[in-house]
Amino acid sequence: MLPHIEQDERDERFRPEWIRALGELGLTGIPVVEEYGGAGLGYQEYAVALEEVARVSAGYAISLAVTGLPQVILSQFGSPKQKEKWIRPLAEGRAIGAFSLSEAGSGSDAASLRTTARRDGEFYVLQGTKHWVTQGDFADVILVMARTGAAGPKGISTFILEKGTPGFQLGKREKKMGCHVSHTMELVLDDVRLPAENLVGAEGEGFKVAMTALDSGRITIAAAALGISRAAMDVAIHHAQQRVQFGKPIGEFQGVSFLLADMATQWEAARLLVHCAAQLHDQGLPFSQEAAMAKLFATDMAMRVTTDAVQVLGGSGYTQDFPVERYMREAKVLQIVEGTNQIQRLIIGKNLLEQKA
Ligand code: COS
Repeated sequence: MLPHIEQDERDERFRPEWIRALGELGLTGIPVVEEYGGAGLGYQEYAVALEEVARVSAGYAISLAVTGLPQVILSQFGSPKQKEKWIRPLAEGRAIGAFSLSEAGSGSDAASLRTTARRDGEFYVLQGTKHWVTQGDFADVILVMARTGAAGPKGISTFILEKGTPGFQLGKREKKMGCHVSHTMELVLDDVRLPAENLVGAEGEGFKVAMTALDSGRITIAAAALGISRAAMDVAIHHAQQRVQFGKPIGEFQGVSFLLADMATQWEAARLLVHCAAQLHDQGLPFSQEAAMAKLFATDMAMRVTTDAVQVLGGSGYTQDFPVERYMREAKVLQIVEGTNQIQRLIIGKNLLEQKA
């Protein structure tokens, strides 16, 4: 990926064949059981792989994480037929997956979504517009949350939407600050008829499905933050060794070396949090609190580290001759996706108060 990524970012070009290639390397279904084409490993291994991909491209790390979400959901909530049909092609990288919860009026307040799914005999008819769907244009299968019942979280259900279903159209593609290879799409659902067997889990279980997926998804976003910031640190350290001012490498000035020391220390702390959450997940223990902490800390760390890396490079850091300005733009989105860092604090605070009650 490395020789192409800067140009692809400028061209906003996503290459689906790279997902297939990552699949051939066994990286698209790491936490999925071997029975369905996965690697049968855990989130610790998944986190390492995502970190490595994010060192080159946060866009592809996000793409990998997002193609993992339908696999994780169907593994836990899918019927045997749904698992059979979809997990293997996704886990092997032969199909691309996506996840669609957000709408224009429901981002952080996910339970207020307004897209409807009306039962009509052996079908559900979906109507509404979804927002911020990563790779919605390339996805072969999208897990969509829609309202089947009353207002609030209990009225939401999850559906499998396949590419090419009549009534499903792509809306606008967002013009973003960074991660341009990863397309962020609006989906228009105009009387989309889905067979009732495309319902995932029970009616009214959709919010729980989404929240469960986001819990593990937060570990993947935190892992991507480790990758971007490690790449930024590598460039900053190299620059501090090479760049001579006032007769010596700038790394010999404490103003610079202390910046590097803080970056490395924060990075190491974030890595431990990410792997702590991943380990709890892999042991089958509760991990939502730790996943929220890892996502919050690692992505805030990545924002600080990439910003400081630009500072170490000075004027050069602000140009496109070096990748650190890209890393800084990529880090920013990680503080927002999979629940803003304010939402992570809300989740952590709520858990703490529930424990003490
Ligand atoms: N796992 C399983 N169930 C969960 C859960 C989780 N992590 N979090 C909440 N739930 C359940 C609750 O237990 C509750 O069910 P019961 O009433 O049966 O107990 C139900 O879901 C509603 O929970 P809550 O009242 O906490 O919902 P809120 O509407 O207050 O929303 C937040 C909670 C803010 C945490 C949620 O809306 C959220 O995560 N928002 C961010 C969304 C997001 O990350 N978007 C990015 C998507 S990427 S496209």
